[in-house]
Amino acid sequence: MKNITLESELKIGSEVSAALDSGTPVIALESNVIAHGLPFPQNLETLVQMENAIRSAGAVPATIAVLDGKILVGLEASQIHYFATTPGLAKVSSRDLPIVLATKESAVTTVAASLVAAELAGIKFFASAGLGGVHRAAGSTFDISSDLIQIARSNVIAVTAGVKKILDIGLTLEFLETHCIPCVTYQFDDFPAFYVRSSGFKSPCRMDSLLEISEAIDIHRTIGKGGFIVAAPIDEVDAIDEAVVEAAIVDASAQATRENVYGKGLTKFVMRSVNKATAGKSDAANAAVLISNARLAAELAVIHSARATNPSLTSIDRRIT
Ligand code: PSU
Ligand code: MN
Repeated sequence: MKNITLESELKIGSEVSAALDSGTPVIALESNVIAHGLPFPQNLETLVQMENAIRSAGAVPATIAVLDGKILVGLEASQIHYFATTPGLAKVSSRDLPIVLATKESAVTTVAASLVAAELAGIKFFASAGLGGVHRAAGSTFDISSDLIQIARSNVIAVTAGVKKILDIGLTLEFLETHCIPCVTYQFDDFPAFYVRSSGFKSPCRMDSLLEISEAIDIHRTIGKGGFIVAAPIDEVDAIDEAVVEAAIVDASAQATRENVYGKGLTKFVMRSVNKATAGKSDAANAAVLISNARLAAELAVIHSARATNPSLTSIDRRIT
């Protein structure tokens, strides 16, 4: 029997490891959205742009995946290429991780599994397009993404464009409140809905300054537990028409029910079908929010780490905003 340690299961890439040692902010990224959320080559191009946006803002990207039974934190270019081009890679969420590690498989990680890996590696910030949430029809299917449970457990800040519009956003917001997960929107009154700027639901709390968000994060770390959601809407130019996308989602969800698609495969099925119905607009929007969230997460992480060494930054910011 091999000796199982954290070091035997988790491999941190050299750039990420150096950044963590030197205190350079690191942003964790998931791989499921790359392997299953977008087609090749758009997926590869998007991940490269996300990593570039993070570097330009002064942080280091750490894309997470599972290769031959090891969790990788910080993929190299050849590994990114492998995960973006290999068909049929398993989608793993938190509960699947011990199984794919034991069976030595390669797999891509959801938000939930990536949060687990990020926390184990000591990474404080994570970015993606949208968290999983409470699915429409969850009242009868009980389909609630484990992304929500995991964000409640992991001490990681998740920067996203809210949750996918294919979900029941009202119920998702209730779930976040029930599970005591702080949730703020950045410079926007409503909770965003991924492809479109507003979900039609008010944000639990709007904050306009990254310094102030950074302070709230530290206070949460001091008096609370678990994750923290920062939601920012898609840029106006990238947003798609609400009525068009909503009609496509209703059709896709009905088709999924007819074809008995449920569980792990449902998110991908609905997203692929919405993309077809919107003639590629939803994938373009997905790519755009992935990049803008990666950038925002890096900006927040850089400010957060600057505050740690220079507490007077707070008062400067308060004068500006
Ligand atoms: N958001 C996207 N595209 C995606 C997903 C979310 O814009 O592909 C993926 C993420 O990997 C997320 C997962 O963690 O869907 C949630 O799946 P489920 O609802 O099955 O938990
Ligand atoms: Mn599910």
